[in-house]
Amino acid sequence: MASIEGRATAEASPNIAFIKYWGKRDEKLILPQNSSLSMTLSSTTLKTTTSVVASNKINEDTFYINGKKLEMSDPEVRERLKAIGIMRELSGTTARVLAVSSNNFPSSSGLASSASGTAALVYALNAAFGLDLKPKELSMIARQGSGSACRSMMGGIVSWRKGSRNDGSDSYAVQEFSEKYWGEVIDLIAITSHEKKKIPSRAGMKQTVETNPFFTQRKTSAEKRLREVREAYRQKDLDALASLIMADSNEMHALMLSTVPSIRYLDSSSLKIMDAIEELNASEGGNIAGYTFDAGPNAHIITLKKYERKISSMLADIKGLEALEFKSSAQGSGPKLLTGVSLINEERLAPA
Ligand code: 2P0
Repeated sequence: MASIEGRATAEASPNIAFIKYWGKRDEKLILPQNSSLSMTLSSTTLKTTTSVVASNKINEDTFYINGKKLEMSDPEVRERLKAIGIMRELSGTTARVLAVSSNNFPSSSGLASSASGTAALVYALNAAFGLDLKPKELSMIARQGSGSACRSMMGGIVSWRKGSRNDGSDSYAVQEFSEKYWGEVIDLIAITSHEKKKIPSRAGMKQTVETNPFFTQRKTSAEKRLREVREAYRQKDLDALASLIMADSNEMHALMLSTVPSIRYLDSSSLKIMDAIEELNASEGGNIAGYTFDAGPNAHIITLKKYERKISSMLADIKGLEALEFKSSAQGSGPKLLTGVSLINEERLAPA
C-alpha cells in the first residue's frame, strides 16, 4: 500500500436543530428514524479547531482534545472516531493519524459538541489523506461518528435526509439555504447550567426508541414539520418559523418525558425561559422568537439580530434568571481549512 505524509488543520462549528433528531433505526451506521434540520452556528462564537497528521511514521492513532489524550481502547472513543478508519481505507494507505483538537468554548459550558468535533476531524482528514471528497460524502462519514455532525458539514440551514436504504447511502446532509439567504436569523444561547448532562444522548435515544409508546407518531410529525419549517424559512416568516421550532422542541422533550424510565433535560430555568418567550411573543402580537432545547437545559432562542438586546435584557430581569450567561451566534458558513496554522508541534510530531 502507498505511504503518505499529509497534514491539515480545519475548523467546524456546532449546529442547533430546528427539527430534532432523537432516535436511530440503525445504531452502527447511525441512521435516524426521522429527517432533521438545523442552523450551523458561527465559528466566531463556537468552533472546534483540529489539526491532523496522517503518516506511515506514526505507530498508532492518537487523539488529543483540549490537551487530554483520549483512551483509544475505550469502545465509545473508537465509535466516535470511526472516521479515521473509514478515511484511511478510502485513501488506500496504512497511515496512522495524530489529531489535536481544541474548542473555543469551555467544555463545562454545556455547549461541548460532538458535532463540531467530528466535522472538523473529517474535514481535516479529507485534506490530509488527499481524498478530495465532496460535502455530501463527508457528511455521510461524519454521520457515522455522531449523527448530528453530518449537519455541521455545511453552512446556513442544513437538513439531514433520513434515507431509507439499509446501507446508509441515502442518509446525508443537504444545504437548504445559504447563510446569506436570511442572515438576520441568530441563535441567542442562554446558558442556565454548566452541569454535565445526566443521560448521554446516545443512551437516551435508544431508551426512547425501545420504550416510548408515542414514537411511531414522532416519525411522521417530524417529516411534516420539516417541510413546514423549510417553507416558513423560504418565506422568511419568523412568526411561523418560531412557532414550528418551539413545537418541535416541545415534542422531543415530551417524548423524552414519556420514555421509560423518564428522561428529563430541562430545568426550572429552562421552563422560566419558555414562559418568558411565550409571554413576549403574545405581547408582540406575533412570534418574534422561538426557543429550542437539545439534550440539556440551555436555551437556544432563534430570533433576529434586531431583537437580541430586548430578549437578553428581558430574560436577565426575571427573578431566578439573573445569572444567565448569553452567547449570540449568527449563522456559520460551514467547515474550512486553515492554512499556516497547526495545533501540532511539527518537529516533534507531538501536540503543541
Ligand atoms: C439534534 N441531538 O438533532 C438532537 C436534538 C440532541 C437533541 O443530535 O448518538 O450527538 O452521536 O448520533 O448527534 C445529539 O445527539 O448523537 C443530537 P449520536 P448526537 O441535534
